[in-house]
Amino acid sequence: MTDTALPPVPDIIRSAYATLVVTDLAEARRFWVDLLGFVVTFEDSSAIYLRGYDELAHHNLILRAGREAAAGPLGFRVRSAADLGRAQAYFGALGCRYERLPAGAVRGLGEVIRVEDPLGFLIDFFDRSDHPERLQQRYDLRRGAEIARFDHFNICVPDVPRAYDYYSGLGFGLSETIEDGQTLYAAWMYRKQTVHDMAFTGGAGPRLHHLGFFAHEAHAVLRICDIIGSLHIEEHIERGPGRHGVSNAFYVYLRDPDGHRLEIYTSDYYTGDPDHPVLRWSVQDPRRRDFWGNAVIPSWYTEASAVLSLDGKLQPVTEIEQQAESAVRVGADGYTAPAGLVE
Ligand code: 4SX
Ligand code: FE2
Repeated sequence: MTDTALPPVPDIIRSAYATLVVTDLAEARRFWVDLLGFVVTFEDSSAIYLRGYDELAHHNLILRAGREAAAGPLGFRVRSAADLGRAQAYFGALGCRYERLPAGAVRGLGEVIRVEDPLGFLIDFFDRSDHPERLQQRYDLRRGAEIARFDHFNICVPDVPRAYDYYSGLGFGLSETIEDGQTLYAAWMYRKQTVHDMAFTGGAGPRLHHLGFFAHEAHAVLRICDIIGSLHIEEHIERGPGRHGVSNAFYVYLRDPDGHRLEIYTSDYYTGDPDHPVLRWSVQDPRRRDFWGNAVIPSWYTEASAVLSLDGKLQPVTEIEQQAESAVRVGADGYTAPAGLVE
């Protein structure tokens, strides 16, 4: 079937939540709730549903206890119930496996279309959520990184142009890229009016690279770093804090007790104009990933979370099929030595 013959795509509003399988729920709770300050919407002995202080939907993150660490479904909010039908028809036409889950099957949400997408990721589409207590102005409750809401997914894919084509087909706009004459190394794509809902890191995939959570101020990023230092658990800080080139956001990347990566992310920019221009970074520009030219640690390029298939097994991973950005010799990247210094 050619693309033009595909049924209409669902109207996706935003990236909304993720599911992480964690091997020790109590330990995960200490990290996500006690340390980072996520709000608990609901918890029982098998799962914890978390949100930021600004989130008005049921959850931004589900932590589910399991034997092997992995990423489960990534959730996109769609506009209406009709878009659930569109999602079903669209992914059916693509030949993808999917399930239609009744309201409440994912706690706090209406019906969900759960798809194993062409890139191998589990994606949940939902159009309705319960609304827990509004905590935006409960400043007295704010702790840790003062997470406001979910911001974006970043996924590892072996073929970045293929992922770009697939998400373009789903109606995502392109905000920024890292590229050279031959290769698209990374791309940032959006539905909501910010830099991204989804980004691609070239690498073995499908794997989840990180979950980006929005905080209101750079202060939140610095504060969680200071708290982590005070507690002498600095091994949880992987990269940063710093200023991104791509997105202009202020950031830090943390690793949870199972190695799942998250980013605290703040102050990117508006992308909602229909003629929004793309910002294309040269892979040779040392400021692209850190505007101050600081090193990107190798683990950031190579490590990521395995993802689950529709039957709950770990998805097999395909090695990278293109030139790896981490193999590009860019002096001030910090990860790779200047060409002249490499043996
Ligand atoms: O490392 S990059 O500056 O390219 C970057 C990474 C920009 C925005 C992000 O959200 C990110 O994870
Ligand atoms: Fe990010």
